[in-house]
Amino acid sequence: MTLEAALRSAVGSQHVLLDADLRASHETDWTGRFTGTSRAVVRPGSTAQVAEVLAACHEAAVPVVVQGGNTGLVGGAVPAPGPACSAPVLLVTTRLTELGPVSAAARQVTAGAGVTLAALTAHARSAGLDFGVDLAARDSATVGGMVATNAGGIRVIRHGSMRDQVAGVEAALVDGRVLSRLQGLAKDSTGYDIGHLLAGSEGTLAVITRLRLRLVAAERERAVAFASAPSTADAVALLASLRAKLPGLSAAELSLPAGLALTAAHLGVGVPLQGSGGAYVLVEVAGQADPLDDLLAALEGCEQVVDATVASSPADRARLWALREGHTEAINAAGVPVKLDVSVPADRLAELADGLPGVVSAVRPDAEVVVFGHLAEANLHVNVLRAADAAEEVSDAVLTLVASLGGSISSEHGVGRAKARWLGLSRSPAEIDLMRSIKAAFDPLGLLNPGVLLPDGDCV
Ligand code: 2HG
Ligand code: ZN
Repeated sequence: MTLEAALRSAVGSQHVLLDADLRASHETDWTGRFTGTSRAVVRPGSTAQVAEVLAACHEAAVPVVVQGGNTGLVGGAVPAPGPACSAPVLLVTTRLTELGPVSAAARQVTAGAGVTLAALTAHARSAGLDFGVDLAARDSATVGGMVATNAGGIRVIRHGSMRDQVAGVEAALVDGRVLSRLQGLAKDSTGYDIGHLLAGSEGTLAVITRLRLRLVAAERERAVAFASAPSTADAVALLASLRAKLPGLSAAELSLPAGLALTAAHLGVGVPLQGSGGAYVLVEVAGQADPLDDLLAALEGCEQVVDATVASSPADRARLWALREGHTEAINAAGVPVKLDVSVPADRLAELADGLPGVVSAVRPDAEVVVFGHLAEANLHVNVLRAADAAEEVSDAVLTLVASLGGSISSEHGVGRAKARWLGLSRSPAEIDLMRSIKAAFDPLGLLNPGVLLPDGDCV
């Protein structure tokens, strides 16, 4: 039997896409920067089908690239362009949409890897609870992809990253065996935690098929403010005082004037507090009682605040959030960006933000640098426009600066193909050796997402 026939028998012919037109939307990433060709796009509808697809590819020694909602930003879920890796099977998890009943006692739910963040959140809310992670791509991003990249988003200060939400994992191994640990035991001290190892493994170790996810208490009231400060250093100092005064702080997001202006123009709205500062902070506080007065009092006592506006209705809150969340689309509308998602120790954030324009213009004088991010985690999204043909040099300059400040080359998007060659800036040789040994134990033939996360000469 040919591989194509085995795939059809595993998932049904309508879910094996061989036609180039049908494959196309899966073969290019959201930014348009990463693109490659697959031999087939395969859409399994159950764990058993995922296992069968993997077993067939393993038997044929054909690589497999794993994709969720295709909202990734580091080229980790589309085929590599290089000839040596040009014909993987592209396994898409979006049909794994089963959502189990919410356990109120455990505050957990079991979700298929292809469930979108928005669907999971709605399900949790309908049971009077909430999900702890939120991010702008919520309508398409799948929980499987979010765990695979250890996605963070806008509420990490409150509930942690995606790894922190994982209470159990079911995954198919490269040879078709299935690991299942979905009981969601609150205490379990029986050795290596394979589920947490898969969080952040970017599809290189196994294919996540279902997740047991933690839920959090729903916080019914929210208040949002938008404040300007003279500089990024002042924004960091502002965060420190807000953390001290507001136990319900649920988000602190940073915008800089260039990104704010670009996003406002893209959305066709005005820039709030225009010209009043060198840095802008969106602050959100959540709680069971209305936290607006606490937020106002906290801001009034902060010497770093130049000006501030407070959202008094859900529509106003949404408008302020749209200005922050709209950055990604506004940037993409202006061109294909080189995207670098990085974090540094909080006390070095201002040095990073202030140093970025200089290191980029040294390699690409006409590039435009748009920086914004998650102030609460000292996580900056560095987007460089008019530099797509100098991605290597720009990445090298930015990531070298980040490493010199003790930071991470990937804060929440993953390493993917985009940053694999710089992994050594964030991980020691001993760690990378160990990561390669772990990879070999799960995937001895190197078939799962080759060239993603760990540098691989042929497939980057
Ligand atoms: C966000 O924080 C996302 O909005 C996307 O992580 C960041 O587009 C980006 O660089
Ligand atoms: Zn982000």
